Parts: sequence; C-alpha cells; structure tokens
Amino acid sequence: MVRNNWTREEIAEIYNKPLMELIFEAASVHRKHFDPLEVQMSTLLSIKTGGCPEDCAYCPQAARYNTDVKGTPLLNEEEIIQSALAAKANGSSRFCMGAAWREVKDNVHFDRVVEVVKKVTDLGMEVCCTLGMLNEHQAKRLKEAGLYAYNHNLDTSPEYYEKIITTRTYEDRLNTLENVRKAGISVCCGGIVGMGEDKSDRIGLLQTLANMSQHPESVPINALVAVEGTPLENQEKISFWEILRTIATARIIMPKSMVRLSAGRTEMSIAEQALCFMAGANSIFAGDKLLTTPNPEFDQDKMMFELLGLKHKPAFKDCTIPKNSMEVTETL
Ligand code: SAM
Ligand code: DTB
Ligand code: SF4
Repeated sequence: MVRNNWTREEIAEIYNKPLMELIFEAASVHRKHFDPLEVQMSTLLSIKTGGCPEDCAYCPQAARYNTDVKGTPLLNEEEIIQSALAAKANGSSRFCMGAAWREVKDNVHFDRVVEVVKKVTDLGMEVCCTLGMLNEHQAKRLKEAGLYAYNHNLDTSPEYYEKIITTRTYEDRLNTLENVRKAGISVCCGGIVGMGEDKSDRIGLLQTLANMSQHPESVPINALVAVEGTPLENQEKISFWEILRTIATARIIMPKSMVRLSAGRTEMSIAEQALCFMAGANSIFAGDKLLTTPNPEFDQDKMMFELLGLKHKPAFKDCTIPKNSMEVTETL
C-alpha cells in the first residue's frame, strides 16, 4: 500500500532498524514492485554550465564560489543530440539535461531547450530536464514538447535547508514541483546526504517526499561531492551506512518510486553499490561525468552489471505517466 501520512517517528523507526533487518525489508518491498535485476541507466549532460546566481553551498556551479568549473553558454542543438545518441548507444534509456539556471526565463534559450526536448524524445528516450524553477506555463510547454520527467531536488529537510541555500526557499522548490506535477510531467525529486545534516534531517527529507500527495516517480539520493571552492569543500565524508539506510528507507516508504543511487558512486566499492541495489536502488547515472564532477567510467559500470547480473531497464517500462505529449489536452 502506498501511504502519504508518514510520521517522523515511523520513518525513524524504519531508518534505525538493525541494518540486516532494514536491508531485508527494503529488498522484500522492492521485489513486490519491481524486477530486482533491472536498473535504469540515465545519462546526464550539462547543457549550460556554471555562472549560477544561487548560493547552494554544495554546488560547484554557483558563480559566487571560486571553483575550477569553467562556465559555458547553452550548448547548441547538434551538440546535445550527438550526446543523446551516444548515451542511447551505451544503453541509457533516460537522458537528463541540466542547466545552471536559477529559473527558466522565456527567451531564445528556453525555446532551444524545448526544441531539443522534442528531438531527443523522438529518439525514443525518456527525456528529463533540470533547469531550476519553472512556472506553470513553462512546465506545460515542456510537456507539450514531450518532456517525460523534471528533476528538482528538495536537497534536505525543511529545517536544514536554510543552512545550505538562502537565495530561494523550500516553498519555492515545492511550487515548482507542483507546476511540474500539474503539467503531467513525471517528478524526479530527492536530495543530498553528507552535508553535515543530522540523521533527523535525512528522515525529514524522506518524510517530505513520502507525504507528497503523489510520490515522486523517481527519488535521487546523492552523496555530497565535496568540491574545492564551495563552502562544503571540507565537509567530512558521510558513512556509507547512512547512505544505505537512506536508500533502504526511501524504498520502504515510497515502494513504487524509482530510487536513484546518484552522485557519490566514485567513492563506493562495487560491494557497497551492490548493497544499495539489494536495498532497493534501481537507477543510476551512467557515463564518466555527472554535471561537472566525475562518475564511474562506462566500462566499470558494464563490468559491475555483468558481475551482479543486472540488466538495463528499457525506456518507458512501468511508466505511470503518459508517454505521449498529445495526451495533454489543455491549450497553452
Ligand atoms: N540549477 C538547477 C537546480 O538547482 O535545480 C539544476 C541543476 S542542479 C546542479 C541539480 C541538483 O544536483 C541539485 O539540486 C543538487 O541536489 C545536485 N547537486 C549539485 N551539486 C552537488 C554536489 N556537489 N554533490 C551532490 N549533489 C549535487
Ligand atoms: C540529481 O539528483 N543528481 C544529478 C542530477 N540530479 C541533475 C546531479 C549531481 C550533480 C553532482 C555535482 C556535479 O557533477 O556538478
Ligand atoms: Fe545553481 Fe542549481 Fe547549482 Fe544551486 S544547484 S547553484 S541553482 S546550478
């Protein structure tokens, strides 16, 4: 049964179970709803890098921090399509385009993104974007172009949020998520662990996600990539076991969502990643780069899939959101 009324105490009880019990329970829930061997591969492409006006303490792309990220303007259509084709050839069923924008503006850049969404959708891939805040009208335009999913993370608990970002509020994030939901786009929303938050903040984030009237279809769990030049550059690395508990708890309380083992895999062994898959993670980012930081090499992941007996999840399998943009009937 899918619930939307979790208390923090209930979630804490799950999170704090003896680890072996927690993994077993999460694995059991996972098997009820998914083929446990199937893992979705999504390729990320930073279509506009750096120079962002926001102050997200973890982010190497914020203009105000002195990081090694080299800013680039919005890529052109051809460059993006070539990347999408390469991602598809390497077995990714989802292609996610990220832009270091605070919000989408109605200008030629957004027009270009809309055009690219149409073209990549026509390649038969699930297209995802993460472009910052969106209004209702922009969300509808993306949906009509065929956009399948939109990534917009809450990052942490409502209480800890203001220690990480001051230039926009939790409420702003929730508003965008509502606009995405209303447009009929699949929601990809999760957060980051290892930013110095308490266990109660990880539980608080999971509670916000699990109590949405409709759970996000995809829940990325990122481990902080501490980047030199950002305020979190010296943040002590979080224990792997906390990441695992976060993933397992997400799986149990959001049984039908894809749980994505996101940033932080370069720091994990195959054995650790295998525990995450056992505990219900069923999606990863593929390719040797996330947006600006490294990710395991393609060949390394291929070897891991073979070793663990995993297989790639095909595009649009088990989708609860209509695939075809034609199903949006409201006019703009
Ligand atoms: N600018 C848009 C936004 O903030 O929504 C889209 C791109 S932003 C880079 C996408 C997400 O990447 C963030 O919400 C955050 O959760 C994640 N992220 C960014 N930097 C990270 C880091 N150093 N470690 C882990 N996750 C990170
Ligand atoms: C998400 O939750 N993680 C991805 C994706 N959504 C856009 C991004 C991770 C970024 C890690 C830091 C970087 O590479 O710049
Ligand atoms: Fe900008 Fe997004 Fe990075 Fe925040 S996370 S600084 S909004 S690119």
